[in-house]
Amino acid sequence: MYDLYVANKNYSSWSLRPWVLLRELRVPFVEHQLFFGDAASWDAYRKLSPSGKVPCLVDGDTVVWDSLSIAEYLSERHDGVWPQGAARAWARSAAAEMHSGFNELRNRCSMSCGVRMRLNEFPPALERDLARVGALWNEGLRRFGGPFLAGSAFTAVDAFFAPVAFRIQTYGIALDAAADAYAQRLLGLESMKAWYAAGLKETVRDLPHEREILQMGTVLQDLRSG
Ligand SMILES: N[C@@H](CCC(=O)N[C@@H](CS)C(=O)NCC(=O)O)C(=O)O
Repeated sequence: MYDLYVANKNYSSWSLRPWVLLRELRVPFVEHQLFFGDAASWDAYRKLSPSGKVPCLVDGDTVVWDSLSIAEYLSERHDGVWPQGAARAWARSAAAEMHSGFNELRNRCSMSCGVRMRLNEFPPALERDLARVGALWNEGLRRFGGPFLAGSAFTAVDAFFAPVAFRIQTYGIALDAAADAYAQRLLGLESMKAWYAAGLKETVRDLPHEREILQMGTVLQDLRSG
C-alpha cells in the first residue's frame, strides 16, 4: 500500500496531481495530509521528504518526491498511467510542459479551490499561457478522440492539468467551447468533486497563499468553511 503525503486541498495544486491520478486509476493508497502553517507537522514532514515539498509518495523503503517522478514511478507498476501508442509521447510532453512552464498562469492564478476571484490585471503573458492551454487541450482532444486529453481514459496528462480546471473555476476564465467543456469534465469527476468538497471543509488558512491571491485580484465569493 502506498502512502501519499499531500498538503491543504484548497491550495496544493501539486498534491492534487498524484492524488487524482491514483483515485482515477483505482490504485489504493493511504493519504496523509499536512497543513501549510502547521509548523510541527511540517517539520516532521521535512524529515521524510528530501525536498521538504509535497506531494511525496512512500512505497516501503522507497521515497518518491515531485509529482512528475511519482507519475513515472507509478507507470512502472500500473497500467494506464500513460496512454499507449502515439498518444504516449504527446501526453508525456504535455505533462512535462505543464510541469516546467505556464509560470504566469501558476503565479497569477494561484490555486484556491474554494474562492471565486476577479483578477486585477490580465497581462499578455497570461493571455499567452491560456491560449497555449486551449491549443494543447484542443489538439489532444481532436487527435486522440477524447473525452480525455490522450483518448478515452483518464491518464497522467489529465492529472497534470486538473489544477488548471480549478483555476479556471476560481478566476472565471473563459476558454473556447471544447476547452471549457473539458475543464467541466474534469471538475465533474468523482475524484475532483471529493477533493473540492474536502478543500471547502478546510478551516486552516495559509497566510502567504491568502496574501498572494489578494495581491492578484478581488474576492467575489469565499465558499470555504470557517
Ligand atoms: N515540482 C514539485 C513542486 C512541489 C511543491 O512546490 N509543493 C508545495 C505544495 S503545493 C510545497 O510543498 N511547498 C512547501 C514549501 O515550499 O515549504 C512537484 O511537482 O511535486
